Formats: sequence, C-alpha cells, structure tokens
Amino acid sequence: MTDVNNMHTCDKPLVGVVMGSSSDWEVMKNAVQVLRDFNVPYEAQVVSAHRMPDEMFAYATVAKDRGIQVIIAGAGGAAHLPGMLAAKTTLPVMGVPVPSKYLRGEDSLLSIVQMPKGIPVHTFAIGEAGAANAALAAVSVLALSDKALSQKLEAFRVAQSQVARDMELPPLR
Ligand code: RP5
Repeated sequence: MTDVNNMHTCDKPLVGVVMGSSSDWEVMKNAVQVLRDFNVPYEAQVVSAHRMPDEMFAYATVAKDRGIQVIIAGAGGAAHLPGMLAAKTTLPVMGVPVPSKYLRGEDSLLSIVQMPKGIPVHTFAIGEAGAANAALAAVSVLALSDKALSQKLEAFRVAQSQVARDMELPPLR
C-alpha cells in the first residue's frame, strides 16, 4: 500500500473506497481497516459528488475497466455520492451514511437508502459500524470467486462468535 498525495492505493485494487470529504475519514477508515485485515487490495480517496462532479463521473465510468469489483462510498448530509456512482456503474456500490453535524447522519442515511427503483445502493448503518460492515459485505462479494478469502471470512465469523460466547457479565453489586 502506498500513500500518494491525496489517495491510498494498493497494487491492482479490487475495492474502491471513496468519500465526500476528508472529514469522512474517521468513519471510512473503519472500512479500510477491514479490507486491510482481509488483505484485500483497495484504494481510498476523496471524490466529492457536488464539489468534484466531473471526477465522480469519471471514477464511476472507468472503475470496472480498471479492475475494481466493489465500490464503497461514504458521504454525509445530502449524501448523493453513492447513488450517483451507482447510476454510472453496474458494480455493486456499498453506501455508508456518515454522521452529519445537524441531523446526526439521519439525513445521510435517508439520502442513501431511498434510491428510486432501478439503481440499487447497498446501504449500511450510520457511522463506524456501517463502514466496517460495508467492507465485510465487499469481502463477501469477492469471496464468491476466491476460496481463500471465503475461508478467511468463515474463520472471522467463527472467531467473532467465540468472542461473544466468552463474554462475561460484570457482577451485580
Ligand atoms: C459531504 O459533506 C461529505 O461527505 C461530508 O460528510 C460533509 C461535510 O464535508 P466537509 O464540509 O467536512 O468537507 O459532502
């Protein structure tokens, strides 16, 4: 993985992580962390729908030809980035609602989830859990054609179950 100016990129990225602002990074880094944990090559960068519409258009137009298989898009407020990307590509787009200043991300969630019929955006929970789950969903898509990755995902689930089984409640005082 290399950091090049305003983007992180791996060799031959399979997942494109984009976000509307660098202020989304605190949330979206949770997606990147999951991709790193699963050794999935990714790229991450800011592509703002309303401030960089031409770049957003270009990103979605060529993503598939560049070898990207899943796009994870996070945005806050009137969060049209995931929907607009999905409108320009048939790749699966995972939308992550980023918490916003005034409406705490409920605006982001509704903007992303309420896509009109015909252009699906897979929509996740507001915030960190949504970002991590978007990446896990991307992993499960890639795992359909990657046996080793599928086994890693199974192992992750087994370990996660065991962590829950081992949980202890604090004593009642
Ligand atoms: C959206 O506006 C971004 O996705 C971000 O969540 C929000 C605020 O952006 P900044 O003003 O912090 O750049 O486009």
